[in-house]
This record gives sequence, structure tokens and C-alpha cells, in this order.
Amino acid sequence: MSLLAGINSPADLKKLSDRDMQQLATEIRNEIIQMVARTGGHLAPNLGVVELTLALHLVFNSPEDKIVWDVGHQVYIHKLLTGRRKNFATLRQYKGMSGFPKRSESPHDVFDTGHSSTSISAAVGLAKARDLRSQKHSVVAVIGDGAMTGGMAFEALNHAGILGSNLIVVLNDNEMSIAANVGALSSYLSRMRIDPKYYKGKAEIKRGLQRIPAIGDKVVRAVEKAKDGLKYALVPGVLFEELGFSYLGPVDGHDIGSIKRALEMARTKGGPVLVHVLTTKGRGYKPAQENPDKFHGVGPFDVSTGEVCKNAGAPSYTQVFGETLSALGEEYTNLVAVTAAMPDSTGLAKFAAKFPDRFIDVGIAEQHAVTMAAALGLEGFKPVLAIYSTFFQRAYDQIVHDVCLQNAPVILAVDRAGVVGDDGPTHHGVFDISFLRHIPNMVIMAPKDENELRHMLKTAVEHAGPIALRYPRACGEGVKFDARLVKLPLGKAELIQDGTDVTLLGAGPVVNLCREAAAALEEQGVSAAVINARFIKPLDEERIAYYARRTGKIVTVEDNVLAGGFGSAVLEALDKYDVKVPVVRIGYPDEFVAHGSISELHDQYGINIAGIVQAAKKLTSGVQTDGKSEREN
Ligand SMILES: Cc1ncc(C[n+]2csc(CCOP(=O)(O)OP(=O)(O)O)c2C)c(N)n1
Repeated sequence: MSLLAGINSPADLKKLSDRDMQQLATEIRNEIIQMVARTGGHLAPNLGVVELTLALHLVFNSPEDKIVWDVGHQVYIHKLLTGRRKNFATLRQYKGMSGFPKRSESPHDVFDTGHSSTSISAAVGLAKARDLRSQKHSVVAVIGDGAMTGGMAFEALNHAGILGSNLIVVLNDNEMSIAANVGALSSYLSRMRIDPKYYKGKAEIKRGLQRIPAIGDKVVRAVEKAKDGLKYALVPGVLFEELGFSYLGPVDGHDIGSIKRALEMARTKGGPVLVHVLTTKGRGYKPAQENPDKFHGVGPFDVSTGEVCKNAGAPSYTQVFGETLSALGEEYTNLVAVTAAMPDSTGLAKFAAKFPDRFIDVGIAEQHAVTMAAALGLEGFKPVLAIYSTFFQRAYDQIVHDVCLQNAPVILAVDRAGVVGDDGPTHHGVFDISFLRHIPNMVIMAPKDENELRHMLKTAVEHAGPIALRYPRACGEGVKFDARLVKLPLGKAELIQDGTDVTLLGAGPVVNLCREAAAALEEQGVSAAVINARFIKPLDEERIAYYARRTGKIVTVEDNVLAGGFGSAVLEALDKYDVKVPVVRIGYPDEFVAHGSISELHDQYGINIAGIVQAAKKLTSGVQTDGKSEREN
């Protein structure tokens, strides 16, 4: 009989025996493997935390005790144990359950997340609120060793250590970020993980000293207090101890009994405690255990072989970016590629293999990556930061203050620009046009297809200041590649087709929708001009003003929020040129876009051929919008 079927809350879990836990862990793994194989999702991170999640829910009383998950991609088990099993099949589906913690979904999800390294800060806030109200519940942050490389985690540890409140940080150490974890902290954790002998040796020294009659204990205490090398030889986790945390571990993260004991000890001890748990990413499913990076976030796959279902489309924008960069790396020996813990998913693996000295993985540290790149740029190098649009949000100040203010020649390769699909609102890249466009010195480009992306990358490499190139999470359009890459004229748009009744203006691959909408309009007797902006900044204002006057009506289309976006730039240009024509802007309104497939989301907001045709028809049939967007009226 299925044990999992009988669990509707953590209270049900507590009724089971220790022996039942093994069976339950197996059932949970099967359920998750079968589900993710159908729908895609974060497989390896979840398989690694089955026992840890069970232990957390056995020791603590959620939701009174508060469990905060870092990144939040590992909450599938937590969701299964907190009454959400019946909706599990809708995970990450349009209008279904989120793949991340959501306060709106359950009282057991205490803090929404999707970006890394926020959990300890959130936990400090929850602990402070508890203390101010003289409450007694536990607050637990669960953070991975990858997420621990993010600056926010250090800021929060630094604060928590001095605050002294009861707070438990569970460090889920599997030695992996998405790819292998990097950095000095990671090496430090690895030393603790791989060499139990090292600590056994230290324990033996300690016992040896203690055996010395009369003075042994005193020496040990003095050594433990001393800030010299000997202390480091005796106290595991000294880094955390020095930050004001009590350190417990390392604990076998697949032995529920050991984790429970450590968590109970942490609760009894009080103050800030760090419990170091060792887990294996992908545990229990061989293909995921052997390739945890491939199965970190994965599309549908065949359970029996671990073969990921291939999409038959053209190479993705990311792939074309990576290949072009790696080719340009030969010619431009000052090119340096930078990733924040995502070498494969940003397409940089090829460049990294070819030019290892000119490839940098900083860990989950977008802010550091941007400022470091600014300095590299000022020293005559050409850094290319390949970072998802949503994660560039972290580095807004560094883009303003370190890159643009000093006009440093840094290339922002803004991957996953536009909606990204089932990861949802934490991951959609729908703000970058708005948060980059208003920064002086910044240039922003968006290719209509993968061939243009290649020319734009060349343009970026030849450009002397900050320049951003935004491209979506999508397969390319399947177009042919030009043999020779050229530098595109700065700020010049491309006229795709002339027309007299309405102008369709697009930025990015939506230009292709405009082109198809124009064909549909022509059949209905409407002549539409189509313009590919190419540069969102500087905008080809003269050409836009000319076509606005020529056709008298404009539709703008973008995969970005309307506020401060491409259409807003067009309105500003028309205002500057004193052209008063009706404009309909298509893009995202002032709300967070939910999760679902990219096409479902585009359809919801009219970013499709029918939506553009409808907007154009509305204008050409004489409905005046007085120079404002349809959505504003
Ligand atoms: C600010 C930010 N940058 C990048 C990412 C992409 N990302 C998601 S999970 C992850 C690795 C997290 O590693 P770890 O915390 O060790 O968790 P694990 O998946 O190994 O359990 C990365 C880089 C993110 N979510 N947030």
C-alpha cells in the first residue's frame, strides 16, 4: 500500500515508523521521477533532498515553525508532504501549481523565491519578527552550497551571527551548483566532506591533549579559543564558528536518523546554528546521479534510458550565441567570457573549452561579475557577461555605477529575455529593456533571428562602450547564416517592408510575427509597413517619425513589460518629433506574468499574429487612441 497516498500534512508523516520512512523515500523518488519525466522540471535537486525534507518535517512543526527554501527549486517533496499531492500533476503547468514556493499556494510556503541566496536574509527577518512578538517557533533556512556562494548569503550570515537570534541554517552540500560548484568556499566545504580522516586526525590530537593530566583540558580550551592555526586544526566549520554560528556536521544527508539528531541538537542549542548536511544530487536515479547538471532542470525524458526528448527545431539562440562567441574568440584575443554559475545553460561551454584562460565562472555572484567585468573592460579587455535577463536584475546598480558611469566596454549577453515559460514570474526576463534603457551610455540590441544575433555580437565586440544584446529562450527561426559577420550601423533600424496604412514596429523575434501579421492584413486590404528596430537604444527615431507620418498609425510589439519598454521608447521619440499619431503597444501590462508555456503566455497577452492584426485593424478602422496605448485607455 502506498504510504505517500496517506499523507496529507506533516502530522500524518509523524505517525509513521522509522522503518516506514525508507519505503516512503522510495515512493517519493518514484513519484517525482515519473512526474518530471512527463512535464520537465528540477529533478536532480529534489532527488537529493528527499531524506532531508522528511527529517525537517519530522523534527519541526510546519507551518508554525518556518522552513525557508533557497532558490526554491527543491520543494517538490515539501509540496508532496504538505497536502498538495493531488495537484502534483499540474506542477509548472499553465494555471497549475508553481515549481517554486508560493505563499499564495500554502501556509507551509513561508517565503516566495526562485532567485538564489535569499533564504538566510528571509530567515533573519522571520526570526526578528518572532523575537519582537516574543514567540518561540523555529526558523530554518535550507540553502545549497551553490547558493551559499552568492553575496547575499554572506551578508545575511554576517548579520545573523551578530544578532544572535535562534536561527538554523541547513547547508545542503552536494558539491554542485548547476554545474560543479566553484570558489574558495566550495573548496573549504570539499575538504570537510572528502577527508573525514582529516577531522578524525584532529579529534585524535584533541583526545591526546586531553589525556595529559591536569593541563590537557586547559590546553584544548585555550587552543579552541586561540585565533591561530591550531584552532583551525581542531574545530571543524571554524569559518562559520568565527561568524558567530555553532557548527554541526558534516551529517550524512541520506540518513534520516542522523539528520534528525543534528536538527534536534540545533534546536536545543539555540542561537545561530549551521547544520552541514552532505547529499548527493540526483540520488536514486542513476542517469541524474551520473549527470546532475543535465538533470538539474530538465525537459521531458524517457525514464528507462534517461534520454531527454529532443526538440527538432533550429539551434537555440543561446547555442548560436555560444558558437559565434567561440569563433570570435579566435580573432579577438581580448574577449573574456564570464558566467555566474551557468557555463552550459548560457552556451559558454565551447568558449570555455577553447579558451580556458579567458573564461571565468564567478559562482552565483552576478553583482561581482558585472563590476569585475567593468574593470577588465577598462583594462583593455572585452568582457562578455552571459547572464539570464532575470539574474541581471541583481546587478542593476553595478551596471549603472561601475559599467555605464565609466563607459566601460562591457557586453551584456542578456539571455532568456522575454517570458521563459514554466519557471514563471521569478524567471521571466521581461524587465531588462526597461531597466537598461534609461541608463546613459547603454546601447541595447535585439535580433529578429539567430543570423542577426551573430552580426549583433560582432557589432558588440567592435563597440567601444557598454552594450546589451537581448535574445529569448527559444529555438532560432531556422534561417541561413551569412558567411561574413558585419558590424551593424549603430542606431539604425531595418525596414522589412513598406506600407501605407499602419506601421508595425517590433524589437526581437516578434518582428517575424509582425511580418506575418502584415501578410494577413494585406489579405484584408490593409497595407502595413514592418520595421525591425534592431536597436532599442539608440532608437532610429527619424525613421520611426517618418513612418509614423507616412502611415498615421503605429503598433509596437515587444516581449517586455510596457512600462519603460520598447513601445514607451517609441512614444518618447514621437513626442520628441512632435508627431501625433495613435499608437497601440503590445507587451506585458503592470502585473507579474504567471507560469505556463511560452506560447500560452504569449497568447494570453496578444503577443501573436492575431493580437497584432487585431491591434492594427482597430487603428485602421478609425478607432482613435490619441497617441496612447490601448491598455492605457
Ligand atoms: C541569482 C541567481 N542566479 C542564478 C540562478 C540559477 N540557478 C538556479 S539553481 C542554481 C544552482 C544552485 O545550487 P545549490 O544552491 O547548490 O543547489 P542544488 O541545485 O545543488 O541543490 C543556479 C545557479 C538563480 N536561481 N539565481
